[in-house]
Amino acid sequence: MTLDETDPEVHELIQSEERRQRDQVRLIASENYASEAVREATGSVLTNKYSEGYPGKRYYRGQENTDSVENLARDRATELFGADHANVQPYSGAIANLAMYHALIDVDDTILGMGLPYGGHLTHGWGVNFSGQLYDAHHYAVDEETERLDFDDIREKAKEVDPEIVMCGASAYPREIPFAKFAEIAEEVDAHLVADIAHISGLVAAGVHDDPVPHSDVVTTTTHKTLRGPRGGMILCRDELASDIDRAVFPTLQGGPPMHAIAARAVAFREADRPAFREYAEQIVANSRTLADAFRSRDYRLVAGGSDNHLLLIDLMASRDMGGKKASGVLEQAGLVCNANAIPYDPRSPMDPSGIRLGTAAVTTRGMEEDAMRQIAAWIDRALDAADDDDELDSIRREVRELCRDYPLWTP
Ligand code: DSN
Repeated sequence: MTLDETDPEVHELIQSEERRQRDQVRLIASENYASEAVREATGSVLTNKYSEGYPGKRYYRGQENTDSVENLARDRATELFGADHANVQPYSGAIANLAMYHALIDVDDTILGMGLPYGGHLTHGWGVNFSGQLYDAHHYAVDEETERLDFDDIREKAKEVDPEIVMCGASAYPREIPFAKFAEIAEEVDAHLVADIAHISGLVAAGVHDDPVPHSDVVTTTTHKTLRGPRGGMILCRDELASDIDRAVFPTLQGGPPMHAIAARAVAFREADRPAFREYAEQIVANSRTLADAFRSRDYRLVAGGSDNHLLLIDLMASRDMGGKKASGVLEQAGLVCNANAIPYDPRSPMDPSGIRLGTAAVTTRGMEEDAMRQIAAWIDRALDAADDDDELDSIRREVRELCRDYPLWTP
């Protein structure tokens, strides 16, 4: 029986979510539209199989298909990223990072990562997260003037705290990350370099962003952001760390691997290995730059002055005297979905920060290009000007829906 027959309530919610994803402009930098092939694999019978262990070393019988699926995913991942070894089992990016820490260091060892308020991630040592509670976590910021990574400051901090891990990578940093510079610093303080490329892994896979793999001991990522696969995490590492990483994922942290999601990762890695994906990644960046130009020309202040990747951060307090919470609510009413985001050195609370974060990965998947970006910037500006005018916001929402009709959801 189909879902609409067995559970009309859940079926209707999924249909409603599909309409929402179709009719709105999705600007959340960590979201994308996975292909039908990826979703077919995600919903396959592989969800029924227990496969604790790794290919050729499982605890249960009946693994002739799952072993092949996981080997395909691992081989495609290592080829796509030029890595020695891939663990494709992590349930999420946070679990991938937890496994990475467990494999490389002991509890109470020192880590140095980008502070959450400056664009870093919870799992890079923030106090409310396991990474800030289990380890002696220290942070670097961005330069207060340029809002860019300041390698003199990072080097100084690294020498001061003498970390076992230098963590680089970000969730809200709009500029390219020069991984070789981090590698120099990690080497100077005899630390592991770990790059968390969750946001930019699609750009890295396509070769349009600096490649962390040659410089890092371990690279962690999610698979569902710019990489456009199913939800989940992955760890790439040097050969000599492979068995420690694998042991940390299973049996230390996880049980049975999500074989349906691993199959979907294999599908996504193949999709990302095609010339069309490189064009897609180039267009993500072109769209982000066009969006940045359109906002600059309307006198919005952009954190770090613009964008080199898939995202931009707008300082809305400086630009329109409006907090990010209100702005993201107004924009949602107009069919433009994004998130409120702290800006570096934000004087406001994380629940109502000074900025919003916009990303171009999902809209680019729909086929939107520069003209659509200029239109989106114009709508955002109009909506913020009309923050308390429900009629105007409804009118923008209708225009947004019209534009979305021209860009059907992606079919491979
Ligand atoms: N929640 C993701 C993001 O939006 O950046 C990171 O975990």
